[in-house]
Amino acid sequence: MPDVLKNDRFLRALRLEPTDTTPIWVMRQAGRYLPEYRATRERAGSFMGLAQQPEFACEVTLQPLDRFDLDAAILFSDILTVPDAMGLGLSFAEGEGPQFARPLRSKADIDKLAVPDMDGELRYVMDAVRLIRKELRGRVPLIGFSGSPWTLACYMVEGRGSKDFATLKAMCWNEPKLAHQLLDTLAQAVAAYLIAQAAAGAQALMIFDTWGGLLGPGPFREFSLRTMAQIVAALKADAASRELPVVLFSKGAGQHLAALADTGCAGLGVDWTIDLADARAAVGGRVALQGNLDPAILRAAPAVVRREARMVLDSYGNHPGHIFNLGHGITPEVQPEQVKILVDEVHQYGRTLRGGRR
Ligand code: 1CP
Repeated sequence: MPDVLKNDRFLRALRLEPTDTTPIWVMRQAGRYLPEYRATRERAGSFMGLAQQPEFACEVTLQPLDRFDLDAAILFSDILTVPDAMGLGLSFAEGEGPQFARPLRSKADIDKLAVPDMDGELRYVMDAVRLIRKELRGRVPLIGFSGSPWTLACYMVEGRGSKDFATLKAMCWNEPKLAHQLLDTLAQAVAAYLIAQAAAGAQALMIFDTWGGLLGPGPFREFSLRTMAQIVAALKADAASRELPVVLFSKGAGQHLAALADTGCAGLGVDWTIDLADARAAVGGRVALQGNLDPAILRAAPAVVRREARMVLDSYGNHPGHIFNLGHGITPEVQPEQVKILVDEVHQYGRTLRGGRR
């Protein structure tokens, strides 16, 4: 199914090639701020019902693209499907966030973990990727994704969300060998998961390291960065994923951008706590940057949204390799009209900034 990509701005930006305007997509672009998402979720019965039935996953993946002029689609799923497939029993209590029925409590629990079967427990994800690629008909590229080993381990050990994930941190200090065993198993699982998504048709791959920034500099390198570097190397060694650009997003880890770029990834997600000009200087223009509007700005008046979007675009300047995004996921109370205002402003101002060249 070699469909011709009609809009390749996102992939060009990841290759540091010039584009006519700045590409934009929005983290969590399919989600609760959209009434049509809430309606489909209602029909599916639950979040897992949505994620595990490819027709529903495909429907909600396409919903934001029908409303806004976005330059990429992202697979509708969740990072926690991998631990679920490893036997931890994931559920989403209404309004409460994710929970595991069987969190990791002992060495025996960690010894038992195995890389899940991509054609078995996780087949529904690959089926969704195949269906979405077909239904996209080359409109925009499809991003596949996974959580980082560190971020997955945070939830697997804690059993639920947390502000500091202190249970895993304690394991890193008290039983570092066991922590490494867990992270290494997860690195293998994440690499296999992303390779399978590539084989199913994903055109770019993103790793969400949402909680990497909770670590101090030494522990970040040891417990988060190390396994992401292993995964990028594994992706480059496999025929299915070799050509795909990889984007790493370590939230709150602006001081580690150069080290993250050293992994050989194509792009880095950047949160709003760092100026894009400084971020670009830190990586020496070697990789593309994706970000970094504070998601809270989408709750401001339209004129403020437009002004702040232009400030982000100006901070990157007229260089190739910027993908506009929020600095973290969009939140449920945002009005959908605000996203349209943002997307249109980014394309319009991005065109002016680049002098309309291609
Ligand atoms: O009630 C609902 O409908 C569920 C809300 C929801 C959604 C829309 C969850 C539960 N997950 C998702 C989808 C999702 N999650 C996507 C889909 C694609 C997209 O449109 O972007 C992606 C990429 C994720 C990734 C994800 N899940 C991350 C990493 C990125 C990030 O935002 O930091 C994390 C940390 C999760 C865990 C998770 N899943 C859901 C929630 C509410 C959470 C966060 C829990 C917490 O605060 O710790």
